[in-house]
Amino acid sequence: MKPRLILACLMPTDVNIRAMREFDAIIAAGPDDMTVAEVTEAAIAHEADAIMFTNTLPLSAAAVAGLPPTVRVGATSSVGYDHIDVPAAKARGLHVTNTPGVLTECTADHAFMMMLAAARRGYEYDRIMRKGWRYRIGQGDLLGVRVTGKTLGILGMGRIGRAMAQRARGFDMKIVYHARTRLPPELELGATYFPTFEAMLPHCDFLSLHAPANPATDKIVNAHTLSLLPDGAVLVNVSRGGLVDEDALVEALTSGKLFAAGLDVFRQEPDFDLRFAALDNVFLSPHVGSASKETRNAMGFRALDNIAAVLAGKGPIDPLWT
Ligand code: 8YV
Repeated sequence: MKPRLILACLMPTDVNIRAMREFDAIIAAGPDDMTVAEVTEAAIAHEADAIMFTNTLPLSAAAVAGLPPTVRVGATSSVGYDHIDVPAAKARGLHVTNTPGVLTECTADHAFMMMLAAARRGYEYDRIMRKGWRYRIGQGDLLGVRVTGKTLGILGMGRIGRAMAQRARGFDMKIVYHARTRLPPELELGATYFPTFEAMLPHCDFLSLHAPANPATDKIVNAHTLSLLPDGAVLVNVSRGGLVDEDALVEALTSGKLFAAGLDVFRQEPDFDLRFAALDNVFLSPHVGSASKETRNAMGFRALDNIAAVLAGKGPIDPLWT
């Protein structure tokens, strides 16, 4: 008999096909990912062994408590796991896994695109063209800021932060970073470490956020820290909206303190703060940092690998805790 799975999020077809081949699976039918109530109900009715989901499912303590005892593993198809109450899952004896590694490159690609597009006014240029561009643009009009050779500050120097640095080195950028701990030289690769976020900020022409959302990073970008950036800096966020005080960010973008921002993530998703949509100097995307065909398949397959490993008694490949 195949193990029983609830696949609670809308995944690429190849992932669904594999889930159906290897599991007795109930798969989200859309139009949205399943809610906690739907997952709980399906897991009870199906006597599920495993659930697979992404960051659209808040696996709170109550949600963990509502799962039937048959469920032994919960696999999130994401690297971030701020949507999961880890102590509650741990106490319940649930194995929880994520998908680190497989989305590093595409997420860094996306961050780099956001940085270039924000600095070089990607949104405004695209809009001019779609409106039919039939007028002169003077040599002094619609100027962006140069990226090549500038200083990029990175908050969080894990896999994705380091992949961002690798791309930036190709643009002759100087890399400065802040993380909880300093990297060894073979990973630092010449980047300059700052033991505090505040001390790094005055050096950052560009600031890119690659840290997880947790109490220590909540609103780490706020009126005070934004004020420490050089005038005309550019902010990029493909990590989590929780890192940013959005009122302070709107103010910095409106006042000209920041030249621009590239934002993929928001405190509320999908109902993000529409003040950002009204600003020409923001390049926006709907939380799609990992959204390439290859990467979304790899994430889904990795989540299924984790579930299969746990159910086969081998232990998780990517446990959230050991
Ligand atoms: C999303 C991400 O999970 O991996 C993460 O932590 O934020 C992304 O990969 C994915 O886009 C689904 O929303």
